[in-house]
Amino acid sequence: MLYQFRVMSPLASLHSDPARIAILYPEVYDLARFREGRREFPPFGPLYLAAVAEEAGHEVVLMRIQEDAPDVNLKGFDVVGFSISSSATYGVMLRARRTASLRPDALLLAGGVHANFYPEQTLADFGVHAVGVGEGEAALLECIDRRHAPDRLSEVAGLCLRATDGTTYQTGNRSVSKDISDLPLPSRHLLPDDAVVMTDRLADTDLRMAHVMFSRGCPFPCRFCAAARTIIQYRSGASARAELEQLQERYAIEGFAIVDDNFIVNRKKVAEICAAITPLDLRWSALSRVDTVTPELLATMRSAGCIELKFGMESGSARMLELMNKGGKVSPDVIRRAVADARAADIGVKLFVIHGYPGENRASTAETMSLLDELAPSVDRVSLFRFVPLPGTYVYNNPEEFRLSGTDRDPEWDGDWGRFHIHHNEHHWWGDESDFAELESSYRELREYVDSTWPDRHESAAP
Ligand code: B12
Ligand code: SF4
Repeated sequence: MLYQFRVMSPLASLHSDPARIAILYPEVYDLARFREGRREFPPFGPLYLAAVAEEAGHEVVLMRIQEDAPDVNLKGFDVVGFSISSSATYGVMLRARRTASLRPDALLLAGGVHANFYPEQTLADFGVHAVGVGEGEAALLECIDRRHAPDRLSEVAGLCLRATDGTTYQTGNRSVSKDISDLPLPSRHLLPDDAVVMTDRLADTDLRMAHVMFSRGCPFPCRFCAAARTIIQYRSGASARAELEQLQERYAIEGFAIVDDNFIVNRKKVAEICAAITPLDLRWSALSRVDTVTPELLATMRSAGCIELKFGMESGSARMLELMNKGGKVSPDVIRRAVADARAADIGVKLFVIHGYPGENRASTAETMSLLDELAPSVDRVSLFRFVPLPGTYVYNNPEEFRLSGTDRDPEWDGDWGRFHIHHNEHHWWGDESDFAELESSYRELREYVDSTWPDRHESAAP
């Protein structure tokens, strides 16, 4: 039965002094990719933050900030949180902060992926009372409780604060939640329905679907990925099922997409979730590495309704896979096996490819093309991305090792985080002019190959 499983989360304690809270988040940056105002999926960070705050009795408004948005009026709010979900959207959020009208006594907070990597700079640029570092749910509630006495924010773990002498410091580390099943379900009701339910995002179907997250984090060490080497936390099967039942009841979904960084790490946990959701008879998709799936698990997933897996193939070149430090056992042969096993289990296949990682050249591009060509009969869709050194990644943090330029370590850094997006990005990131020329021409070849082999279909690229 719906909500049977839901109990008040351990973070909740109904508030006698409710606050009005605004959480601002950036519109997703994919206009360039789709050349139209394509809706992207909901902002899970703000949705979870809103859920714990609402559960504690506070009133929450979520505000989507567009690049050219008019100045926002936040005078009605006691607490304002800026969620900076990627480096690329730092400028958009900063503009919102600088032009917003605020109450002088409002508690101002910032957090999110970029803030996690650059808390001191975010604190200074945003002029907020505190920047949350890491998981934000418990920290947000503790900050709200201290909104009338911001000097007591130092009691809250997981914050970056300004000392009275103007220096910055971090309060103790906040350990990640032991069990994210304890969190309330994301507050989707704060968004318009069409930001939650979509009909063009589940494989090639037009099923009514929603996006969900059943795990957080990824322990693997891929050098291009800003989520690498983080602790993985899974929700329980019962918690996953409760959310899907809520989505069926409220939004009449017929399917869903799991948008976790890497859902298939712990096969036991995945099987537990599959067992719990099988009776719901929904269709779904998920992202995975190629070396964590087995025929047995794929069969279990198929019985639970999985119709598409999006594999991080990245490259067809063994040398490039090695350079990327994919960890585990990733190789062209393992890619072949994963695709074949998924097909054998009657699960559709989409591949994610990254072109232009440091070391890429004409030969490695040809290897990628050749492997794609070999696998093409079994592959429904391909998403081709151009490599960008994302802040927070191993590559970004080791510019000399990768002959990188254009990062904030560069003496000529212009402060523009906006270029760290992965679509239509033609920036010269690494190597000399001849490396770049080779990269450009081999990218064009690969692009043409993908476009002609999977016409119109590769563009439905979002996870
Ligand atoms: C789902 C997802 C998307 C979705 C969008 C979701 C959305 N509407 O925001 C799509 C596919 C559209 C997308 C697009 C992009 N993404 Co994305 N995305 C993710 C992914 C897989 C999960 C994000 C998520 O929901 N996490 C779960 C929530 C619960 O965590 P969270 O957002 O970090 O929030 C927690 C804390 O940070 C904190 N917190 C957050 N906000 C605040 C605010 C306050 C006040 C406080 C106190 C705390 C706090 O509390 C939250 C709860 O614990 C992450 C990977 C990852 N591990 O985060 C990549 C990731 C964030 N994306 C990334 C990138 C690069 C992008 C793009 C720039 C790609 C592009 N187009 O070029 C765009 C930018 C979109 C944007 N608006 O920022 C990179 C960011 C790296 C970086 N340094 O910038 C990541 C880390 C992927 C990676 N592995 O490298 N993305
Ligand atoms: S690319 Fe995938 S497997 Fe590698 S660290 Fe990122 S999420 Fe994990």
